Amino acid sequence: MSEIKLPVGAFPPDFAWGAATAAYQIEGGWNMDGKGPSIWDTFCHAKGKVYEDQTGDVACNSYQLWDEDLKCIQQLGLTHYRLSFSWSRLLPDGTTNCVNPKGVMYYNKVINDLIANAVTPMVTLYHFDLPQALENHGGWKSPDIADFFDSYARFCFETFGDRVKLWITVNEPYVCAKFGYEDGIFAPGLKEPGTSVYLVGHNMLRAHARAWHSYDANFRHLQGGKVSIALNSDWAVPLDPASPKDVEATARYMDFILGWFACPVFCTGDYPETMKSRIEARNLELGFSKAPRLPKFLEDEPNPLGTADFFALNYYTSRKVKDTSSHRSELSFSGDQAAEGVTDQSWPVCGVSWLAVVPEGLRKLLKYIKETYNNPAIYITENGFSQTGPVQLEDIDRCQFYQDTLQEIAKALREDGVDVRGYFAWSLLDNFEWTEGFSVRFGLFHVDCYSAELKRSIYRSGREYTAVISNHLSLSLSLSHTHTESNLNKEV
Ligand code: PNW
Repeated sequence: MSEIKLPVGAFPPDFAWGAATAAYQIEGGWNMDGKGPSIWDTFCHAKGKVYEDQTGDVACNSYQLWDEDLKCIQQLGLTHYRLSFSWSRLLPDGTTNCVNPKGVMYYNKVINDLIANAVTPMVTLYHFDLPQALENHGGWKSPDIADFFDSYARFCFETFGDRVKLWITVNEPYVCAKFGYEDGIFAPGLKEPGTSVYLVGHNMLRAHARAWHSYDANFRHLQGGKVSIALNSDWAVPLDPASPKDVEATARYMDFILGWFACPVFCTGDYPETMKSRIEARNLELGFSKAPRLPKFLEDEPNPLGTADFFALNYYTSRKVKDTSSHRSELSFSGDQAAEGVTDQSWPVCGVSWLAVVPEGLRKLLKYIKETYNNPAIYITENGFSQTGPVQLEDIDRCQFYQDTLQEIAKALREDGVDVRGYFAWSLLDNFEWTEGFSVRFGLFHVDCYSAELKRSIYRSGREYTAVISNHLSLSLSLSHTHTESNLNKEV
C-alpha cells in the first residue's frame, strides 16, 4: 500500500485528527422515538427538491447503527470526531418545554462511547436542520430565533457539557442563508433575493453571540470548554492580477463569504465596510428604500465581537474572481457582491462541478486568516473530496488529495506560522449530500445507502488516513519519551 508521506514532526503532538458528519446526513430515524420534524424532513418530502427525490429518512441509519460508526472511528484511530445534534431529536418542537429523553439517551451514548475510546467529541448544535415547529414560527427570519437558539444551546451545555468541551454553534451561516433563502436550493427553499439572506445571516450571528455569552457567563468556569462558529470559505485570487478592478472584486468576494461573519466576530463587531457600502450603493441605484437590507447590531444585546474561542474553518475550493460591477442586475446577493468566481482550467474537478481541487488554496487561506483575523487558533472543521458515478473503493485520486492537502497544512504550520490545531476530514461516511442526495460521496468509508444493510466499507483513502494518524501518534510518543528521558537526566 502506498502511503501518504509527510515531513517528520510536521504537526504538533496534540494536533487533532478528526472526521466530521452531520445529523441529518447520517442519522435517519427521522420520526423515531419522539423526534420532531425538521425543515430538511419537510423539504425532502416535498417532491422535486432533491436528486431523484431522495431523503434523509434513513440515510446511514446512524441512529440505530451508531455501533458501526464507532467501529469506523476506532479503525481510523481518530483522536477527534465532529458530529452534530439534531435539535428536533432533543427538543421535538424546538423549545425546552418538551425534552425527548430518547434523544438525550442517544447522544449520551455516542458521547460516552467516544470518550471511552479516547476520542474527543466536537459537537455542532446547528447543521442546517431547524425544527419545523420553529420554522412555522418564522424560523431564522424571526428575531425570536436568537432566544430559541440560546435556550437550546444552554440545554445542551447543561446536559452534555460535562463531557463535550468543543462546541460549534452554527455550521456555515453563509450556506444556510445563501442556499436556503436566496437561491432556494436548501431548506426551507425560499427564493427572496437580496433581502432575507442578510436577515438570516444576521439572526444567525445574534443567535451565536447569545449562546457564546451564555456559555461564557454560566458554563465556562465549570466546564472549561470552547465555543465557536464554523465558517466556510473559498480562497479567491483575481482572474486578471493586472486589473485593479479584479483585485478589488477579489477582496469583495472574500468579504461577502468570509468577512460577512468573521469581521463581526473577530475584527470589529460589525459587517465589513465593503458590504455596507456596496449594499448602500445598490439601494440607491435600484431605488430600494424599504427596511435596511443589511441589519444593524443593536446596543442592547450581546455584540458578536470576541464570541469565538477558536476559528473553525470549512474549506473546499478556490475561485478566480472577476469584477462584475458594471453588469446590470436585479436586487440580489450576487449583484451586491459584484464579483464572479470562476474555476481555472488547470484545476481538476472532483465529483460535483463546484468542487475544483485546489489544496494550495487552503494554505493561502490559512495565512490570510492569520493576517486578517488576528492570528487565531484554527481548526479545519471540514475539508474533503467527492466521488460520483460508480463506487471506487480504490480512490487513488482522493488519496492524492489528502496527501496534497496535509502537505499544505504542514507548510502553513511550519513556514507561515499559522496556529492550526486540527483537521477534520469531511466525511467519516458517504452520506446524504443535501440536494445531491446519495449521488455524491465524501466518505472515508463507503456506505451503500441503496441497500438495507447499510454496510460500511473502508476506502483506500480511509486506510491511508489511518496510517497518517498512527505515524504521527507513534512519532509524537517517541519524541515525548526522549523529552522525558532527557528531563530525568537533567534532574539527576
Ligand atoms: C458543507 N458549495 O456544505 C456542509 O457543511 C456539509 O454538510 C456538506 O456535506 C459538505 O460541505 C460537502 O458539500 C457545503 O456549493 C455545501 O460551495 C455546498 C457548498 C459549500 C459547502
